[in-house]
Amino acid sequence: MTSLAPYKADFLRAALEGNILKFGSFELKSKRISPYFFNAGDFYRADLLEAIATAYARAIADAHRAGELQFDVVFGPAYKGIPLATAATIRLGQLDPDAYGKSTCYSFDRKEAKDHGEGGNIVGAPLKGKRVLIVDDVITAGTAKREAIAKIEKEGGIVAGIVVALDRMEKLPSPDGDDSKPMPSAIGELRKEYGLPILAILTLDDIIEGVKGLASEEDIRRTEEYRTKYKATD
Ligand code: OMP
Repeated sequence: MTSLAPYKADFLRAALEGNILKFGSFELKSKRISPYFFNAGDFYRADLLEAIATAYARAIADAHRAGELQFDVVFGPAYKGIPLATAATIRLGQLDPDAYGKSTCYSFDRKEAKDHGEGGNIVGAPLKGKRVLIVDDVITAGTAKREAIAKIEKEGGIVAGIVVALDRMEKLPSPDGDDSKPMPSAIGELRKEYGLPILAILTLDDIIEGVKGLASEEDIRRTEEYRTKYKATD
């Protein structure tokens, strides 16, 4: 396929085969109209779930081994992050039982606090005093990641890093709404503000390179145009 790491190329192939990565015309949370969309909610079939869990686990384990990431709890922000974080936790334990089997836990938040039974905002491992790795689907503007960081810190957790399936590499929206102005990326700003390691299994550059021969020339051309239009300054 390309010079992508084999596990990344496998993941991209699974995303295309499962129709998780689609080409067409899609309105984003930011209101930008994108010629491509990546819907991690569509990794619902057993083989696809295994493919995404494997890719997260490989990306996390590589950064861990390189000494770039230390964590105790894998946290999936509700809702789409929940199956991703739980599946990645299982896969980490399978990949390296000594490193992750007995020590790595998962956790996720409730959208609305529960006021009976065990109560609270968090399901799974308690976060207090723990190093917490956020596992989420896509990063565009970083808003959902900021919300997850605030929730974890409110519970007394220490955010250790963020891993996403896709970094769309887009510039942040300009405060005056003029999208033609140069702006930094969401990932760059989050790194600067929080000093966190932020990993992405795939970037938009990886997609454009990796889908050559697998997507139509027209879809690739429109995606390249979109990349040029919304390219961040960093
Ligand atoms: P933030 O970058 O944290 O604002 O989050 C971007 C969110 O947009 C993701 O969590 C998704 O809910 C959604 N999204 C996708 O799922 N796939 C895409 O390809 C693009 C978006 C998006 O709307 O930007």
